[in-house]
Amino acid sequence: MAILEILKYPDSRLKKPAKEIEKIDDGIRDLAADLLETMYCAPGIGLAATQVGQPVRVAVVDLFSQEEKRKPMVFINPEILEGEGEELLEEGCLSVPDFTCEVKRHCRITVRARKLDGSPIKIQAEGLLARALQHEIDHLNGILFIDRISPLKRHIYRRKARKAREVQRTTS
Ligand code: GNR
Ligand code: NI
Repeated sequence: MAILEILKYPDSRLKKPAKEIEKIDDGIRDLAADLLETMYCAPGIGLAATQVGQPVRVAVVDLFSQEEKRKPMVFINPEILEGEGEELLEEGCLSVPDFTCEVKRHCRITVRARKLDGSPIKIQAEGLLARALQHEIDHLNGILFIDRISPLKRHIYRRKARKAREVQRTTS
């Protein structure tokens, strides 16, 4: 197991759609374990392989970060089959540091995926789980939450991130 480096905006690898997983081998099982460890360490409630520079369709989610209450979930090739309703909720992303914004997404979704043992699952999700799954599936498609906010808010973030990089460059 290892804690992996999380790519940050504007890394171009975050924009690349990830490949479907055909065979769940040791490499995928190791990656899933590393994603969970990296997510708990960050800490975050979800993490997609895209964020650690592995362009394959696996994401992990756990809404409970407390060690005793953890409920790790691994999703291989997750797809949204159906989405219902819309709600605005504040989001953040480990790949978009120091910025949060309200994002409009479905309130309830049906997701199909495979578990790490290869068995198919279909789940109905709502609330924070629905939110996290939509966010992670977006990562697998090369989409960040800042792609789903108003152009003005995105502009504000981009300018702020550019300035932060400038400061880093001149102080390091
Ligand atoms: O830790 C995270 N919190 C979060 C809060 C609201 C909506 C989405 C998220 S996912 C984020 C971790 C992350 O960046 N996953 O890709
Ligand atoms: Ni994210």
